[in-house]
Formats: sequence, C-alpha cells, structure tokens
Amino acid sequence: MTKSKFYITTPIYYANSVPHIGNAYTTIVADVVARYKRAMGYDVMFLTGMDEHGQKVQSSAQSRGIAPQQYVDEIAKVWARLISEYDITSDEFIRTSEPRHKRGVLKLLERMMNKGDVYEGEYEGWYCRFEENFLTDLQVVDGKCPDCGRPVERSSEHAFFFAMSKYEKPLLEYFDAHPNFIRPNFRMNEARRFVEQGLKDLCISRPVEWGIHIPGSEDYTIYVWVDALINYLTGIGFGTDDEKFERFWPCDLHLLGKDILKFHCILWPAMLMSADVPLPKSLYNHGWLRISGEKMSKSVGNVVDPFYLVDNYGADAVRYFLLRDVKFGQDGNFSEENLIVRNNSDLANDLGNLVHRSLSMCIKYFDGEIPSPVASADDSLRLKSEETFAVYSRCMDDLDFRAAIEAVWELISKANTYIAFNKPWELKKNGQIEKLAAVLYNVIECGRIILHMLGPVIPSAAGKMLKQIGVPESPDEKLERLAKWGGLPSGTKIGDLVPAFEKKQLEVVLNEGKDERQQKGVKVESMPIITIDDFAKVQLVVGEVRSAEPVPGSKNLFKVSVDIGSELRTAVAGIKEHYSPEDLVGKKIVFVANLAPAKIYGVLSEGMILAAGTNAVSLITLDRDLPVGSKVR
Ligand code: ME8
Repeated sequence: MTKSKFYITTPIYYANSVPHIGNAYTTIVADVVARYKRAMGYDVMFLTGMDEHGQKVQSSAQSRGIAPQQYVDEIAKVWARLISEYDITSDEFIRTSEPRHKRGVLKLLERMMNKGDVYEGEYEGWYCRFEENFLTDLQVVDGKCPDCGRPVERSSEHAFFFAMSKYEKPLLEYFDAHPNFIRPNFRMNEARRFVEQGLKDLCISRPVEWGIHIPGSEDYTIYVWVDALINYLTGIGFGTDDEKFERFWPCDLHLLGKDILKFHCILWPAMLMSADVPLPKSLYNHGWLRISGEKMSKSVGNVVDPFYLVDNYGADAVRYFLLRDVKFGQDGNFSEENLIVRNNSDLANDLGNLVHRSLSMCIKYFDGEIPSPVASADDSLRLKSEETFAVYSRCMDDLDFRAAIEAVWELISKANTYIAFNKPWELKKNGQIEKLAAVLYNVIECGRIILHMLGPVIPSAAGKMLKQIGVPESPDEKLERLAKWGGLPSGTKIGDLVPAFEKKQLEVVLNEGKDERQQKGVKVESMPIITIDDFAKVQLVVGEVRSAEPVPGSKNLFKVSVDIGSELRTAVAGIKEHYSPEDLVGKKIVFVANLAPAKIYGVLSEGMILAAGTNAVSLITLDRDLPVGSKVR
C-alpha cells in the first residue's frame, strides 16, 4: 500500500544575516511535525531554505566587497550548520539563487501573464531603495522611509503590476469555504478583515539588480516577496521535476510567524489562483518568541544565538524547552533560566531518572534481562499508557505540542509514583520475585512507550535511551504500533547505561583563572566568552553629542546625533529618563562606531553610546579632553 504524503514548509529565511533562535524555532517545530508524521506512517516532504535576492543582500555584499552569490553562499553554510546541530531532518533546502528556482518562478509568472493578470504601467510615488518598497505620501515620514528611516526618492517608474484586486472576492469565498485554511482561527479573521478593506493591484517589479529578471526586461527584477513565495513550489520540483511536484503539492502545512501573514495568506493564494495552481491546505501563523516581553529581532538587538544555546545545553533540551514552554500559536517568553529548569527538572530528573532507575534495578535483580510479566494482574500503567497515547496523538495532530508533552509527563509522573508505591527493593528483600518481575516489566515497558512518543521532540536522547532498553531501531514500524503495550519482549538484553541528560547551572566556566569564583559558589551571569581578538573587532571612538531629541512613541529613547570626527552619526539611546537634551549636547562620550545599523522605533541607529547601570544610568565620559574621533582602547 502506498503511503499518504505530507508536505510541510518553513518560511525561507533572509540571507542578509545569520539565524537567531526565532528562525530556529519555526524550523524546530516543523521538524517535530515532520518526524511525528513520518512516525505515523506518512511519506513526508519537509522543505526549508533561504531567501537570497534583493537590495538588502546586494548592499550587504557590496559593503563587504564581495559578490552577492559569494555572500549568500557563506550564509548558507551557517544554515547548514544549524540544521545539523539541531537534528533537523529537512528533505529539501531551497535557495532562491538556484537555477531550479528561477525556472519555476518564470514558469509561474508566465502562467499569471497568460491569464492576463500581469500588466505594465507607470508607477508614480515614493520609493525606498533599501526596503524595496513603494510608499504613498501618507506613509512617508519627513521624507524618510517609515521602516528603515532612510530618505525616500520620488519615483516615476515603468513597472509591472499583478492584478491582485481581481482576487478579492475569490479569496473571501475561499476563506468561507475552508475554515481551516488559515490557523489559528483568529488569524483567519485578521486576513479576512484585511481583504474586506479592499485589495489594490501590486507592483511586482523592482529596479534592483540582484534577483530574477522580468522576462524581456534588463532593468527590473521580480519583487522579492513574489520571488520568495514561489519557493514552496520550486523546492519540490515545479518547473523541473513534474513527478515530484505532483506527488507533494498541494502543501499540507505552511508554518510561518505572524509577521508575514499578509504575504502568505493573501498574496500567495491570489498568485496561485491566478496561475491555476491548487491552494495549500493550511497555513499556520505562530506567535513570537519574546525576551522580557519584547519581540526578539535583529533590529531590537536582543536576539539569542542558537549556536550558543546548542553548545551549552544540547539540541534536545532547547527543542524540548521551546515546544513545552511556548504555547504554539501564541507569543512566548524566552528565558535561559527556564530552559535550565526544564532541562534539570523535566528531562534529567523526571524522565532521566525513570529510565535510569528502572534499568539499574533490572541489571541488579535480573542480570540485565527484561523480566517476564507473568504475575501482572496490575494494569494501571498499561491503561494510563493507552489513554496517554490517544491524547498525545490528538494534540500532535492539532499542533498543540505543549498539551501533547504535558500528557506524556503525566504518564512519566505516574510511572515514577508506581515505583515508589511498589518498592521493588522490598519485593526483592521479601522474595516476591514474580511480582518484582511484573513491576519492573511494567515500568520499563511504560518508559519504552514514553520514549517513542517523545522521539519527535528529543530525537537524540530518546534514541539513546531506547537503545539502552534494548529496542532495535525499527523505522518502518508505525508509531501507533510501537506505542502498543507489550511490544517489549521479555528476555531482551538491555544496553549500557549512560545518562542521557546532564544537569546544568546558570553559570559558565569562564576560564581556569576564574574557576575559583564558581568553586566559591558565586553565581555568575551566563555570557558567551570572547577572546582579545573578538574584543578588538569593536571600534570604540570618542564622540561629541550635537543634538538629542525624543523618539516619538517611546518612553525612554533619545535620537542622538553624535560627531565622531569623520562624520555625524545617529544613535538611538535609552537614556531619556536619565538625561535631558541640554545635559547631553556638547558631552564627549564613548561611541561604538562599527555596530551594524539597526532600526529602532523607525529610527535608523548607526552605533551605540556607552553607558553604565540599569536603574541609575551614567554615560561613559572622559576625564581629559580629547578630540572627537580619538580611538578608545
Ligand atoms: O520574513 N519568534 O524571513 P525572516 C518566532 N524571507 N519566530 C520568529 C521570530 C521570533 N522572534 N523572528 C523570526 C522572512 N521568526 C522572509 C520569508 S517566506 C516565502 C519569506 C521566524 O528571516 C518566523 O517564522 O525575517 C518568521 O515568520 C520568520 O522567522 C521570518 O524570517
């Protein structure tokens, strides 16, 4: 019998910087679903990739003096490392600079053109070169782009448009007829409201060099979003491998963050309708990982490095924490402390101890062979396992990972209580060997089922512990069968016992000289270690404040203009509650001159002013007068 197919995707991530834990989050969730579906017997296609075209990538490459292709090739290596270190089992990795992608994009565009949905016209308005966005008078703020703060240009361009307005009604009808098309439910309402306000035709060409050229046009490339969305087709062979494409399309589940809902839930289905390609079955818009309540993002500068986490805690602990602590669909807070608590209490204590204790007793009392449960009249663990699997699979199908894991943890807790209640050591002492055999069999069998259910979430540890129980790898067995009670044969020889989890503390071993701080029990803040070479990369210079004004909409931010000798820089500084503009103007401060620019509250910050303290704040100033631009070492 041929397997049913299941096709799942993540967004393709921008190639203009390296991944952060937010991007890793969507990819980890997709991997958990892909592993679960494979375990349930599906033929899974899991696609992820990189969005490599556009002005931002072109500019980043230019500023490094390399070609865009070389630039994206380097970033692609970092993504490959992320995939490997987090045990991501993606089947395809699509990059929009690949020829196979270009072929598919042109094929889809041709279909849209043949439908009469792409037309040429004149665009008249404002254009932000950096964001590649056309803007209306209302959007432009003081002649600047509201997103990046850079000056906009008046543009009167020959351009190509997609007749998106034509799809307003068909989209609303489709939403009504397919209530699960956009999930969670409240996101469907958001998309519907947006369409109901009226759709405008979309300009789909840009005067940018690094991209896919519009056929017959030397000067224009296809708007990056139109280019990028088509990855979901080209990644499975649209335009290059019909058989594969026919096998997997339509997509069963597009996973994405809520930030890109409009592109995916409106533009994408409209493009597909235009090209007469069936629509995906479901799009799930998840929430944001936040840090202290703020969205984690590159522009806020509070991103968490996924490589730091995996190096310190291992892939399983991070995967477990993200799936267990964040209710999928909603925003969730990221905290390293909570990650450690989950690792220590859930994984090392509850799960690790259950498996380790039961197997140690099996070695001690039965020579390391799974005993025979002849005397088992007690089927409480069997019943609870069956009930748990039903809840677990229902929640996994609903993408409610937290509830699925909680159900498994109830079973773990029940198994731990079962050991405490039945006291195997006393059964041994009293010579009740048959009962001892039954109790141990029940606990180990229950552990085996637990580990099969946790396989998609903590694949490496679950695999290691199943091996200890003596379970042979059986990828062709369906999870439903593996989770059936009684699957563990008596007489199975258990493997070597090695703890699968390590307890962690929120402290880092700094270096040999500093170890004594920890030996004294001093808790030190968790921080990545840098070398003197790392530090030398930071260019600190003396700057003089020329002006300071509040950033509209923010409580504590000033937009500060700083003279650093060679030029005037703008920096956004969180010091408004501590200084007045008069205090600041004329002050000589220490300035980080080579920080990547970041947009904060719509203002482009091009460096950082150094200050100490959190409640009481003091700027770092000079105790001798030095010229602006002097190096700080
Ligand atoms: O938008 N919390 O790429 P991108 C949770 N190239 N998820 C987060 C997150 C956070 N704080 N930050 C990012 C793009 N993400 C386009 C997509 S698809 C055709 C083109 C995740 O690199 C989330 O999935 O900005 C979000 O939608 C995605 O990364 C944005 O990645």
